[in-house]
Amino acid sequence: MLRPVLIVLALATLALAGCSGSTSTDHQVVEIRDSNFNPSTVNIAPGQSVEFHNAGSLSHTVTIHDPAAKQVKDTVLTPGQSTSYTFSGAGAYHVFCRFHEGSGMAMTVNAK
Ligand SMILES: [Cu+2]
Repeated sequence: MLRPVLIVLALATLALAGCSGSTSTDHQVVEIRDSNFNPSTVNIAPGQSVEFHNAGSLSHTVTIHDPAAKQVKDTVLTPGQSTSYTFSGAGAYHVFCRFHEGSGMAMTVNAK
């Protein structure tokens, strides 16, 4: 009698694990708050993308400089919006919000 229930539970657990963005190998999610990035450091492999989601109540920018200090992205996100960027080259990328850079709203993406 219990066996079908256990099988359903096992399948549901597998489905949940498969949907989790944080465990995916090719996609990471960074949550933007008022006013910081969470997490503040992300480690990926070159070619992987990072999604930035504005979960705060203010507008923020996702501004990215590559290791040679060349700007590669500058996107304004209103509350609830998301954007993603694929880090094709290896290096430590400086990601910050132009509006709140002065209060330390920045993070690092390490692609290696
Ligand atoms: Cu900001």
